[in-house]
Amino acid sequence: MIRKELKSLNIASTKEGTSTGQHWFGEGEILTSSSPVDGKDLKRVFSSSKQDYEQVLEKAIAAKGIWSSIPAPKRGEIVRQFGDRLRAQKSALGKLVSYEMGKSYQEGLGEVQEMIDICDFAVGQSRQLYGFTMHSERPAHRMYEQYHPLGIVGIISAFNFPVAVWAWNAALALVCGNVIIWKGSEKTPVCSIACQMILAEVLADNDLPEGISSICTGGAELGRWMAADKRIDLVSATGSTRMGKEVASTVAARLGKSLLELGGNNAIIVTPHADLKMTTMAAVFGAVGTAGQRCTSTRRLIVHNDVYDQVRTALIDAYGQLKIGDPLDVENHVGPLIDRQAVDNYLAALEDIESEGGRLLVAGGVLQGKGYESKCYVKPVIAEAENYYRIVQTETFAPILYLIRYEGTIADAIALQNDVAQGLSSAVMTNNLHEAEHFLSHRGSDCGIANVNIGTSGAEIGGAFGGEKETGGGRESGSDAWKAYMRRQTNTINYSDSIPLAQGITFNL
Ligand code: UN1
Repeated sequence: MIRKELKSLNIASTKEGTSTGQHWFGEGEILTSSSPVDGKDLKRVFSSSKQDYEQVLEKAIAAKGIWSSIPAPKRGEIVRQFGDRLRAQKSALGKLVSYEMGKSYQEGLGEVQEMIDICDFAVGQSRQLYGFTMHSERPAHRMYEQYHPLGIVGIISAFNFPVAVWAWNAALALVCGNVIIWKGSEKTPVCSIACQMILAEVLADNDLPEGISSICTGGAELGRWMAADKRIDLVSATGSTRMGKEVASTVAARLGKSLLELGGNNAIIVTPHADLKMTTMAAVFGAVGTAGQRCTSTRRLIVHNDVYDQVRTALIDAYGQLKIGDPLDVENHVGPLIDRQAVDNYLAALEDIESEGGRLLVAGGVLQGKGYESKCYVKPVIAEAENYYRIVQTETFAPILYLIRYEGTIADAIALQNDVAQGLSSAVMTNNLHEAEHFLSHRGSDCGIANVNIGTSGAEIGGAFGGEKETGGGRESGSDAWKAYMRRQTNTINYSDSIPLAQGITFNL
């Protein structure tokens, strides 16, 4: 189905799985990537053995001194070239993302656009790795701070954004002077291979050595090797809270650095002052876009009593118009879930909703028949539920939207919204200034992302991306997220001919 795209992305070798540059090797078990779109096998890929992993580390260690010695703006030039190649390959890579992961082609293209955007951002950042200068309390002394590369950055990413989340990390880590080692999801290995191909070509064309960008392929065990590895200076991990807790504790035990972007349980609050047409658009895209498999997907809609019935009717109506099917067909709104395991989780969640007392307003089910051979296509669900239900408190990576009623003021809605373990994204739909500002104030949303009159998903790369509580606390992508990829150093220089001590301490010999 996408043979032409694979050819254009240069994916043809038989040994793909582990790479420190343009060449591929791999001694581990073979895993097969299959598409949730049509259930067909896409490619066989070699997972990385321990020996393969060691080779990757060796090359990364050899390369890191060379890469960090290249001036930052020149490193930015390499990332600029990478962004240009992505522009040229946008449709092929977007289609591969869509086919291997199952999101719509539009969203596949959007994901590649996110990569291009972060490359542009990182190029500018490469000339702006600023530290402060400060005035010393001692005469003829100067103080400043600077940022140095960390060394090796390990990137663990998830299937749902198989290329963009790596790119956020890769582009910034590279301009900051680090070499990178990537473990993509074992559910989307071909996307990882395609990205490595593109970047490795840029590096080779610039006569840069192997080991600046590497990928390994594998599952949890490979992730554990990376988390425990003292040679990896920063482990940046995106995925479930369960995975993040394991990575965090392993990295912390060696006092290493981690950057975590974990689960969300994102809500939109709909107040009596909301534009209900905009609300429907925002909620439906947030809940069913990417088949509810974004960490920013809208899971809960917290709706004021006064507008509850109207919102419910509008949503049921909108869900009735959703077309479910092949995500490469532009007519369809909702593609498949990633695999059968995800379908089982969805079905289990539907059972839990009902057993806890929830009511399905738009019922679910797995689609059968022509076009649904992969058995991964499910119907988006709307359920009336209470915020405290165990299932509502849990992130289910599927298109299930919980409708929750509130009475009283915006403060009551915020209390419900914040009453979950996760803290990634949040939104309020209102044209009332008091409500909007309350929501954004310190008494408002406790999430890393808080929006007014837009939904919970679809953040731009320019802002820092991440969340609080069980979302892990890390910030990636824009703003000053680059600082996580560098070590900070405070420098004091004495250009006098004596040694005055700070705090006025005297010490005479
Ligand atoms: C994720 O799901 O891990 O804000 C990332 C968004 C996208 C990124 C989501 N830009 O929905």
